[in-house]
Amino acid sequence: MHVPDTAEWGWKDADTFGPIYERKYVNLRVTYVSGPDLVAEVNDDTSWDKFLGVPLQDLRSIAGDGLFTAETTEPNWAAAHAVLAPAFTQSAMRTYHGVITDTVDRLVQYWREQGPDTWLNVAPDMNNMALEVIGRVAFGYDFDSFARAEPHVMVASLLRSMKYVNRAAYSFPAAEATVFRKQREQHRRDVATIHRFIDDIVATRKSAVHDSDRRDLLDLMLDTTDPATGQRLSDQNIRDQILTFLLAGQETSAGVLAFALHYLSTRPEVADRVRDEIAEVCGSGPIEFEQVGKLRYLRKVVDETLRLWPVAPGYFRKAKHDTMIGGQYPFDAGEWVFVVLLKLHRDPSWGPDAETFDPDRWNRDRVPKNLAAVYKPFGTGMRACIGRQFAYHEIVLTLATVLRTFELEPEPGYELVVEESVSIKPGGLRIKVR
Ligand code: MNH
Repeated sequence: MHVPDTAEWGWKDADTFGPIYERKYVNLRVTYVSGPDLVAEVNDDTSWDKFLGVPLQDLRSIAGDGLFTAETTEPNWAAAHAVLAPAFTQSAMRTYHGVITDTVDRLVQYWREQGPDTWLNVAPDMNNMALEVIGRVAFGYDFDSFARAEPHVMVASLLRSMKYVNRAAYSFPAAEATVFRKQREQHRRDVATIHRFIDDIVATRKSAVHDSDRRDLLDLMLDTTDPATGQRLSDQNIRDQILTFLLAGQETSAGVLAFALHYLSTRPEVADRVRDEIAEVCGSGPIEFEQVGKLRYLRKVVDETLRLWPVAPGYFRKAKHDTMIGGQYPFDAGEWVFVVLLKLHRDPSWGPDAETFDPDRWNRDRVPKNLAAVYKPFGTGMRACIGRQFAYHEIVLTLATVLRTFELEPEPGYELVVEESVSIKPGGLRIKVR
């Protein structure tokens, strides 16, 4: 397995330098924390808070103060969190079950049409899958990705601007103003395109007769007031939340699906156990909402995938006031750290075979006693992922449908390559299905 040197996210160096170390870059100093005890301290919301590190700060050019890129102290964070939290509970997933089922049926149909001899590019197809789901769930929009040769204009702009941010965030203002000037101007145009597209959707929805059958996130945001203030989210903030779901909820779910398909295609015995479980729980009819939570072994496959490849490979925390961790490492108010999930998730608490993919390590009698300290794929505390239940439902339902429909054939000789965009995903992964 190969991880690009520029994108270790603090993991490999932690083997050399230990559970906390500092690294100086040209224009940046980063403290990497990966030991469970130290991580537990920086996860504590009383003394530490989310920090908008690189590239989160820069994603604000796209998603403003949407949930993912807002400071906890910005009023729009609490307002949007209050309005949106009910839409992301486990029971709310019932509302989205049909959309996800529909979308995975389109994926299945698309793969059928490609035929059993075609090498399928897993990561882009999973991106389309997750994009379709979030487009329909968030604002009732059908990008029709599986039928397109070229991405939708808005999606093309979004992908290009994410790429821009991911590079420019590590660059210098002087370079952006000269060498990268054209790119910077393209980024401005892309952001304008993206904003105009979503603003139009919001405006159209506001002027339309209310369709009481549909309850997507846009309806919810237009209808709900923040109980603390009695106010609604502004149109601009609603647009930023929609973009937030596209940014935070698409690449991540897609990455997990792709990594999981890598493991399921190369471990037929795991795939067959999943198929047995699906047959037992769901029979041969459509997979019902209630059945998704009963696919316990498949859920272990997903958790094990997220353990080895937390698609958000870390997160940032900053000290709220002068404080100390590990009884010896002082931090001034505002100083920040990066939590290295790729290392934390391979902590010795997971046993000597922590590098091995083994869904059975999630059996009740084998799971580490300090599980909550050594497994943080969705971040921590009040700023943890709002889409966690959504992601599990989407991922389990998608994998179950794919596995009960197809046999998966891995590409001979493929070795896992980890690529980075804003999140991580398996590069060049191809499978055949029959
Ligand atoms: Mn998600 C925050 C991981 C799927 C929407 N998400 C986070 C954070 C992590 C994370 C880690 C915390 C980041 C930080 O501390 O800076 N998210 C994931 C993973 C998956 C995922 C591993 C899939 C698996 N996330 C989703 C989906 C959605 C979503 C799906 C939306 C539909 N995530 C969010 C939002 C936030 C977030 C919104 C910001 C929440 C907040 O700060 O209030």
